[in-house]
Amino acid sequence: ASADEWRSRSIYQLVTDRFATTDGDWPACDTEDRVYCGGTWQGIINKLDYIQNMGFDAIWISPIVANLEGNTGDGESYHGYWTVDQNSLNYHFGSEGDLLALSSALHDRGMYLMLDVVVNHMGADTLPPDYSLFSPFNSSSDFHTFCWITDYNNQTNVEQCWLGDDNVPLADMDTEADNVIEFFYNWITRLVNDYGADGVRIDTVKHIRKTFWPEFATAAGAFTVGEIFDGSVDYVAPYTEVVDAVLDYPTYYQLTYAFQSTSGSISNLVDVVQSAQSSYKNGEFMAGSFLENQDNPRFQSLTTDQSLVKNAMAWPFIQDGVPILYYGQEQGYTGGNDPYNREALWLSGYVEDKPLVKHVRTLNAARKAAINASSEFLYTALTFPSVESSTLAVSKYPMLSLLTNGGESSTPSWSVSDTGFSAGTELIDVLNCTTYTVDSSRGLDVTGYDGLPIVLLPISAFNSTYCKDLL
Ligand code: ABC
Ligand code: CA
Repeated sequence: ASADEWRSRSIYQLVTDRFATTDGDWPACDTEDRVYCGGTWQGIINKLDYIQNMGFDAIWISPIVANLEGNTGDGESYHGYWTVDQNSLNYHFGSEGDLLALSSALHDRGMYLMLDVVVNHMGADTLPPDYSLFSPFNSSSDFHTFCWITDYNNQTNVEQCWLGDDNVPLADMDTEADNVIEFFYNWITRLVNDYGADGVRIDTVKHIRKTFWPEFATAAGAFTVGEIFDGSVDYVAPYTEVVDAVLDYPTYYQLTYAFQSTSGSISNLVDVVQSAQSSYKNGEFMAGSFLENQDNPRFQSLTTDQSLVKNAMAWPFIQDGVPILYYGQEQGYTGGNDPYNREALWLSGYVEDKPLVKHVRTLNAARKAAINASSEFLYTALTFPSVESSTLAVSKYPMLSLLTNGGESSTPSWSVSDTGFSAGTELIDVLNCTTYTVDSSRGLDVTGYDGLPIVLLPISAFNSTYCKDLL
């Protein structure tokens, strides 16, 4: 599917090994052990209702190709990022038939499949690597000469030296060599076609020269979203010229800082969003917006104030880009840094009658309702009609969201002088079904409670019966 076809989508990111098992059993899984726990592609098929019931219409799964076997000083390759054979699948996750079945099961439901792909490196468990274990690149000449990445301010060092550590050196592909370049351009075409992928999440994009990517993205023939793990808009923005979209790391950091405590800075969040809107190629429309992922501590390891959590979780669904929710956030998982943020989802029992599961379901429904109600929603950049030290109004017609980092014990209030709605419009807060009326000068004053966020839509787009059904 094209970038434009992804614009209206909502993505559920899962770690295949940790999401669901083939037989539906719930094996023990201690994240600290860093070993395979038993999740599979068939397991995902079994649990598509769970994902779809929350309103997601796309999933992003772990890398699918064959990985380093055995237990290293950094554990097993259960996450899928330590490729050894580009042309075989990771049998821990199932057979080729299972992956194809997952792809069709998604498409039967009108859902998209996003594959995670790694070009930058292959995974070894000795230094120097035993290159004969790699396929098809089995010679040191296919890789950059060994050096560790030591200086993130030196782009040549970032691109041509190696990630990883002594336990698992990540042998850095020589992405300047013709045979390597040609292989990967053909490989991505084949991978997308073979498995009916609708999009690809590209790993370690900042570790390969920018000029490698445009032809790779074209060869993929589907939506490409790149991982550029960096908090600076100036650093990330140029990559929006070489792939369709980026994971919005700059906003991720300011979103986290703004809501992880009651003293976080709302204005820094506003600043980063406005700067991304003006420097990313498509503004923020295509950027993948997230609050958690497999590389960073879960939000609830930073704060368990449920009002701060609900405000921060609302962000990806009310902003310009494509929302991405990392599995387990809806179950209130609290794991810290890798490996603790990769808990097995079955340990939650997949309970759907839980506050954050409902929160996600409502936020997805609100976003869809806004898309259906107005063709403007997906193409008009958000604005901030009110910014105060602990409150924020986000306008994206026909959605008006009121956020606060006041926390559970606060009574927030917002005064929006121009809502963008005409006088007398009846609005509904989709999160608790309270209604409000826009005043005669198109403004709105709202007093909330318990530090909770408010997400308003015209009642014509989200009626109160529907609202109550979702609660
Ligand atoms: C394993 C162990 C860990 C252990 C680590 C050394 O080895 O599990 O416990 O600490 C995979 C696995 C990991 C594994 C690694 C390495 O491989 O999932 O469990 O860690 O073996 C992608 C994927 C990620 C994946 C890989 C490797 C790449 O999302 O899951 O990891 O294929 C860098 C890369 C980024 C990469 C990330 C893990 O490392 O750029 O692509 N993610 C700075 C740098 C970033 C750097 C980041 C983290 O640190 O600039 O480039 O990411 O190391 C902000 C700044 C940022 C800064 C952050 C920390 O602060 O603006 O620039 O990021 O303010
Ligand atoms: Ca590299």
